[in-house]
Amino acid sequence: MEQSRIRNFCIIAHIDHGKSTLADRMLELTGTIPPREMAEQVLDQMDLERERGITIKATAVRMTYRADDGRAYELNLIDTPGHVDFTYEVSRALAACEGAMLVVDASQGIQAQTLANVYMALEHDLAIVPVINKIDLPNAEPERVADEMTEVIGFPREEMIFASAKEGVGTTEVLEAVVRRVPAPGGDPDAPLRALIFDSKYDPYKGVIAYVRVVDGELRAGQRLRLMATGRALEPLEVGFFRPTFAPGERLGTGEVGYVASGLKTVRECRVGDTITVEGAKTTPLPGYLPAKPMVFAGLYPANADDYELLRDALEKLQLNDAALHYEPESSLALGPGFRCGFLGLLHMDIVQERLEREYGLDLLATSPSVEYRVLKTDGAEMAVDSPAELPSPQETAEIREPWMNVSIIAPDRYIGATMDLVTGRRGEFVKMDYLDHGPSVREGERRVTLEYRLPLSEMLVDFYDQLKSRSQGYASMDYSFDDYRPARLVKVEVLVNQHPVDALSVIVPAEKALAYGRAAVERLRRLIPRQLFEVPLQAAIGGRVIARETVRAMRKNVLAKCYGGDVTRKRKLLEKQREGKKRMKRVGNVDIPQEAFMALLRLEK
Ligand SMILES: Nc1nc2c(ncn2[C@@H]2O[C@H](COP(=O)(O)OP(=O)(O)OP(=O)(O)O)[C@@H](O)[C@H]2O)c(=O)[nH]1
Ligand SMILES: [Mg+2]
Repeated sequence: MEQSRIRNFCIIAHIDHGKSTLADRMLELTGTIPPREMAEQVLDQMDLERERGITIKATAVRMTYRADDGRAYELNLIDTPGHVDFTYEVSRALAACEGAMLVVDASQGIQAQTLANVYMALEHDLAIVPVINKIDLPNAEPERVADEMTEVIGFPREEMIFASAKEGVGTTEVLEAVVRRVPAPGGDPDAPLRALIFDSKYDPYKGVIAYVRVVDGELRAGQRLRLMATGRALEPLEVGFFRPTFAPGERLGTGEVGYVASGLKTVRECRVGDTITVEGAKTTPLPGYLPAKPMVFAGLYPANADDYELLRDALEKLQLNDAALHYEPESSLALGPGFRCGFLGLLHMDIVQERLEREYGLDLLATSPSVEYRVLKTDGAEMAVDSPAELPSPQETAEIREPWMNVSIIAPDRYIGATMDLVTGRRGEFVKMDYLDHGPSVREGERRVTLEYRLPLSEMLVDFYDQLKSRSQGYASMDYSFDDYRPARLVKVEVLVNQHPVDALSVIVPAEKALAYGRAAVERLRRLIPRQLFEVPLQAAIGGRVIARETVRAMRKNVLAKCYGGDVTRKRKLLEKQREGKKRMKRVGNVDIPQEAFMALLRLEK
């Protein structure tokens, strides 16, 4: 396609405002996906996305659209996720586009990620097409939301498109706006090839598949190519575009979005953010991306120690498709060899664990999530600590600093009190408050405010978001970003089972919460550890000093007791079930701890 008739754009919005549904309508109207293959949110291809009804991965697709001016245009669309934990997906998509379609739910108005995403798009200098969606809902207030968009973000009224992705209202307007308002890609077709890798995936047959945006020159199968950062040479097996499945093609021209099947089997050499060029070309690499900074850390261990190699392989491959995932080997006395992983947030952690389990058939244990602390030692050294096991002893520690976040919450003003209570209960501090809407039409208690706070990240790791949602009856939305490190009074609480410290259960908590944490931990563990043939003491301790204690009393466990005289197949079934259960057990000293004990401790309320 002629460069002047290519449009590259992504869809951005707060979670659930209808991005993927709007993409469905565009795919239908342009005939990209035949009706018999159509499904709701068809771009959410992962099972996990379909089950949870959320987008996790950005997905690219090419459409051909015949516009009102009678010409055909090539539209490359990237649908992005809305949840704050997947912002890295959004930022990489933005760098591959000239425009962004900003979708806002007409019944909810501007939410926290709406603003976060708009600022990101503006930083990338993208043309923005504002779309007010879900106008079919009975409680939709398109006029009020339009005012809000003008006041808060500054969009002129006449640029806004009113749509219902569900009922297919406004789809043509949206496509026309893309053609007219999003600029065609720049870039020099005669220059040597430069293509930005914005995503990737591993395919057992074709090797590493790089998702690219061609910035200059052209890309063809059979060319001798080179990856600029790693210096690795490659000869692509296949070049093509997204339909949204892989559609092989002849070439990718300047400004186009598509993929290159590299044939590389080792995944480390092909990294997101790298530039592909032709062998021997004299050219400079594209800017690429800042690496994602993980905020939440946890250990991932195979429930079955024999699966360690499998887990390492799976992490390496998953990282190709999830550039925000970090990992390094770690070993735990209680859990054996595993990996310390860094995630962007709790949902990201949950999704990674679930993807590893599903896509690679693994059975995993995850330790309690932790943030990264900065520890100043008495000998003057400074170290980063993201695992309780690495924390130096209190005698060696001069100061511990923990990460604080800027948190912005948008909610109707009747929930200001409830939000304030929650934040102050988590050591947070108030920064400022602004009203979003000023119109006289707004009812008492319904005016929406943005509340800004600073909060230790560790306090947000335990059900902060759930609490916020329930205290605001679902109305509040939240966005956060890193602010700074601040000194804190923190201690490490260890949990001992039968005198053996279970390193995987250690946590770093504020000193004043240590006692409550320790008590709750042993109390809950007592209920979760099955009785053994002997008495098992459970203790919580700080630096060797016991602060709480419980005991699991001895009992003989006989699963067959219930089916005395029953038939033999039933007995066998029960025994098998017990064996199955054992697989998810971890042996500490001479005590089996079920996986649920670890999981339940993660949910411990502070
Ligand atoms: N009534 C109504 N519902 C809509 C409309 N558009 C989307 N929805 C519904 O809103 C929900 C979320 O839609 P999605 O398209 O998955 O939203 P999304 O923005 O892609 O969500 P994430 O990718 O997870 O951030 C679904 O239940 C849709 O059916 C609309 O125009 N009207
Ligand atoms: Mg979506």
